[in-house]
Amino acid sequence: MNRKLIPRKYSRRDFLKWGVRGTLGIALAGSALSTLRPQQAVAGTGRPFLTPNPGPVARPDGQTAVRHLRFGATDGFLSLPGRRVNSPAGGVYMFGFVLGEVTDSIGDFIQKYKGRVRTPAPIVDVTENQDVYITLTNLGFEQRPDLDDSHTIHWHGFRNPNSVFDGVPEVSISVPVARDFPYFFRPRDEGTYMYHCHFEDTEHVQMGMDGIVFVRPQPGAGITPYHAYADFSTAFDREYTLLLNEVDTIPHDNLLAVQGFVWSDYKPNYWVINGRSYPDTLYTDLDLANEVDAVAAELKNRQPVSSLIQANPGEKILLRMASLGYEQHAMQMMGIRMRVVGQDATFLGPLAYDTHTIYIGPGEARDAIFVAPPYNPNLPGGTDAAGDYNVYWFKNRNYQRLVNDREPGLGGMITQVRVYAPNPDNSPSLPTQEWPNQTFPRPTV
Ligand SMILES: [Cu+2]
Repeated sequence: MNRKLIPRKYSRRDFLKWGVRGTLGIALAGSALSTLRPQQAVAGTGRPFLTPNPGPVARPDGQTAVRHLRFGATDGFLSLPGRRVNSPAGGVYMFGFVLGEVTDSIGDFIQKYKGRVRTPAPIVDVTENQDVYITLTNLGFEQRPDLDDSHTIHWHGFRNPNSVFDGVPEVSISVPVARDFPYFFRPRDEGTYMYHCHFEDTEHVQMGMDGIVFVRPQPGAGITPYHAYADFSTAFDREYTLLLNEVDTIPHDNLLAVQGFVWSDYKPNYWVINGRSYPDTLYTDLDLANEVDAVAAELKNRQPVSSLIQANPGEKILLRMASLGYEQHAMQMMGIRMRVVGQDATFLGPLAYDTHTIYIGPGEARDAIFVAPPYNPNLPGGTDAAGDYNVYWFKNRNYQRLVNDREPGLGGMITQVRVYAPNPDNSPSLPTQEWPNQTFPRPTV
């Protein structure tokens, strides 16, 4: 046992307890899955990820509610400018994760989602001390049925006392095609983290098997789910997860064409936020639901997580940023100062700093909060279905990453912050956010 891996505030007794619960969990999750009601009805609701986190629910033993989630691993195609799925060039071949129903049989799950991957992987929104079970089903690859790659879920950056559930195949279990494995996980320290497949990870991570997971602090003593950390200085009104990545389309094309790739030749030609590159970063949930154009129709079932940041004047906006690309990025907020309160799921406390530029390396996370400025009709802006707004740009500082391969014009890792004019009676025009990255106006279901 490596003592350094165990957070100091837990005793060896706790450690043993979790191990026992975890082992029981394998047996329990296997037998109980069929009798549980689905808590995560997502397909068809327009929600591209997990339903709102119910937060901790008190149980007689003082612990919090158990949550069951179902993930599938499979392949599919990404839609990027210059690489539309319904174009001669075709979409970019991807691996990744999809969200299913806990009650689905393996066969039903394969039938529904094999070959229909989502990018990024589902956002996992959990609260400190919740018991979380994620059953991973390997749905197989539709385009490469000859590949019998296994998959795992690795909790990147978490102190995990049990390697069996940490998804590193060399020291635990990986999930073969058409099999299930229930991961058990009890988040202990709040903050923004990542998860990714750890099987042939250089390839599988670049191919899209990565997502953001964040842990809300245990509510109490004035701390609510609207605090990034158990500290009042981290209060927010709206939150956006922004997963940064780059894509080198050559290994993706090679995989589809049953060819190899030398990873030292990695040279990205697309830069994405939540799997989207500009101008796709500006599409709202409503645009996708209404399939306002051919691009929205492609994004709807491929890259459903919005990268657009909306705010009412005066609101505190939390950006949960993480990078699972292989390059370092410097992200600039033009005209709004951000306060970085968390780094790699650690509350910075007195070391929190104000900045216009956030530096973030591969496998790193940052929590930044900014206060939306007042609406000013004289500043640059526009109008969309949610009303009149001012525009502030959030972009990669490196202009070479503001392109889409060889397409003309602006592209890549850039999105907008839109600050909306209040209603005539001065009330805020955007309603309360019900889940992270939700944009307005909300689609009618
Ligand atoms: Cu994998």
